[in-house]
Amino acid sequence: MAVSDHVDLNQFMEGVKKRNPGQTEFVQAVQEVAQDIFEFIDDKEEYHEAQILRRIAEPDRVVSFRVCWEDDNHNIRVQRGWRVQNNNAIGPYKGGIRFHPTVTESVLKFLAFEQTFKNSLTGLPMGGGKGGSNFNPRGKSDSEVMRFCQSFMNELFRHIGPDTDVPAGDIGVGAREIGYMFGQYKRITNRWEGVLTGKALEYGGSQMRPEATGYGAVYFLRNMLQHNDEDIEGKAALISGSGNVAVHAAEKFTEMGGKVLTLSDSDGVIHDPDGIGQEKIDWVKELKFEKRGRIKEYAEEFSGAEYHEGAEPWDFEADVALPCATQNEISEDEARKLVDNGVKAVAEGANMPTTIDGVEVFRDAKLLYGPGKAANAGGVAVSGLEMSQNADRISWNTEKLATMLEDIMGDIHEKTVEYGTEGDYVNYVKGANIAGFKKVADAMLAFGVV
Ligand code: NDP
Ligand code: 2IT
Repeated sequence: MAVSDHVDLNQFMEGVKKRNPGQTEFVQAVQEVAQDIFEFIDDKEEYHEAQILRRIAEPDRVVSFRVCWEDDNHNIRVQRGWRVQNNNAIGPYKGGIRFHPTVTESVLKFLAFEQTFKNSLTGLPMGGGKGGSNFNPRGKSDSEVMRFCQSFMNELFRHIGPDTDVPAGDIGVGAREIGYMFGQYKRITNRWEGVLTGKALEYGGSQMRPEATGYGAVYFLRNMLQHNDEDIEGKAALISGSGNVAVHAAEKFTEMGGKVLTLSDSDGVIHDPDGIGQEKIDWVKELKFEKRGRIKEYAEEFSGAEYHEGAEPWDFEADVALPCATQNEISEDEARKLVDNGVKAVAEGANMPTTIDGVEVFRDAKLLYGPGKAANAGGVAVSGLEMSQNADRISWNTEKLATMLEDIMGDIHEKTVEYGTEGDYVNYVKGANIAGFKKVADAMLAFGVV
């Protein structure tokens, strides 16, 4: 059917830019999705008429609030907190909380928008949301982090609930912060309920949740390789970051017979030509999660490894790359470096780690490229399973959850292949965008104009 009376992609993006001034990350995330969706809905009048994409790209609501707390020197500190509830067509809002000085409304809106498509891809009933604060946990004492988390929850509790919005962790928010926030929610509301995921096992957490994002990204990578008659065995990987996602990606990649060459943080990268095997990964886990140290200490501990201050992993030769740190860590130049250095597959543990120009480089080079909304969906998928366990007041064992995670990542891979195959190339970006969009869009059509 002719759609000439509808806005085209350029007009649509002009509108998005105009309505979201200065929100570059959000505009970037919408742009990445819009080009594929416009192609998909070209002959589907009902999606145009109902303005579905425009509605998904307008968050249901953005709550912003003041967070006051007292540091150890009795100074009063003021931070800004947000919860972006993007879309709850297919389930309660669901998505992590990020504490990092780079957090802005634009960053959280991009993450909540991406989360809507990602959560749809998991096949579980979860809408998309994201929250956070510009609070910097680096260098803060446990008591300071606790006071901040409590103050943050003093406002957030009004906006969340097990059937409304279920936050979890993200950058700067791990088991410690979830514990403090859950404790405060329970104290304020006098309710024990599955309002947060990523909880510790003692109070309703799920087996496999800490591992799920990193393991899931490696399953997705393996699935892409196998679709091309290749495997992880014997391959070398560049991994960025050294947090939750990075270390668990390293662990699963190693277990599958690969060799991890790098890990990083925002100060620099370590390169270990001997490979970062399981014992070294265990050492990094303790360094990062207990001692809260920096990755440069790795090179002081393990001879043979080198630390490069201010550098990133993309300068080294390898077969595959798993960006697991943050958004826009791979620019066009860095994408080119990866291709020149022999990388054949990229699976994104982080959210939107590659710029739009970088994605173009991967596509042109016909790389196997698994975008974050598909490749890192394992984390939120196991969060969804944590919600199910909490609702039923049961706990499943590790084996069951490991199988469910692997199966979900397999299903996501299949869906992305179904919608992304272009001749002999699988455009996983397109596959993920369309498959993620379709379920949310069809639910929204069913609701009419709301
Ligand atoms: P962590 O806080 O555990 O680790 C983050 C890592 O990334 C740290 O090594 C950190 O280094 C590095 N990093 C953060 N910001 C920057 C920056 N601006 N520049 C360079 N390095 C940076 O977070 P996660 O491992 O949980 O999250 C990593 C990525 O994975 C994020 O993009 C997140 O959105 C995504 N993700 C996380 C999921 C989860 O379940 N946790 C699920 C799906 C996606 P430093 O200490 O120097 O800041
Ligand atoms: O980006 C993500 O998918 C997450 N940070 C995890 C969200 C969740 O609700 O588990």
